[in-house]
Amino acid sequence: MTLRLYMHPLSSYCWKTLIALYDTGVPFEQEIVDLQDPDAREAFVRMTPLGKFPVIVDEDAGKAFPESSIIIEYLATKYPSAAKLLPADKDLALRVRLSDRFYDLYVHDKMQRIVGDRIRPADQRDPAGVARNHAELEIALALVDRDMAEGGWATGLTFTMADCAAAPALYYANQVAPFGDKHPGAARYLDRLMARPSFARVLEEAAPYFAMFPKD
Ligand SMILES: N[C@@H](CCC(=O)N[C@@H](CS)C(=O)NCC(=O)O)C(=O)O
Repeated sequence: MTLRLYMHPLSSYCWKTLIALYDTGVPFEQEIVDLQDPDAREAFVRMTPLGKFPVIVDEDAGKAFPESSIIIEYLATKYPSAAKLLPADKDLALRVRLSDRFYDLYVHDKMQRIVGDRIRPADQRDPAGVARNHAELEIALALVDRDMAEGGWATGLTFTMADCAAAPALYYANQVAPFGDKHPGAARYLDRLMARPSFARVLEEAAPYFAMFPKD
């Protein structure tokens, strides 16, 4: 059975799915896409018109999905070892999905916009937009700090899809603007995530690419 993940080792949303795959031991193959290469980009956009990774292709089932959360939902439905990422209890599963949305929309997206501004030409930068995204990120980090102060994982004692979402969002948010002094509970949660073997492996594989990350 071949599952093929179209991805890049530096991509934060790819990290989210990689964490899910490594944490559950689901076998897959990596297909690294270099979007800077016009031919590779054209082929990728033919497969997924929005041109965003990750995309997973289940070659045996003849199915393909973009969107990190949907990919994890697919894994959880199809592979018994991945079922733990979404609790069977419907109320708990809703909490996981809510937390996943929180990390994607209010932490990850804000961080991504700040980083995106750094790679624009100087005359196309948007300082007001960056300031707004920093302010909104700050509100979200204060909530993480409050909720994670006591330890544990995003929605309790079990590592779920929400933690897969939190890991890249918090890691890169901390690169963009270190938050340990102001939000020690959030920083300790990030430490716990980084100590998780699945995320540690993702970070190790990304390390050769870190020089490509725009510092400011
Ligand atoms: N909502 C999507 C977001 C995917 C996304 O933003 N991917 C970024 C990489 S982290 C991307 O493909 N960027 C390339 C581009 O926009 O050209 C998901 O959850 O998978």
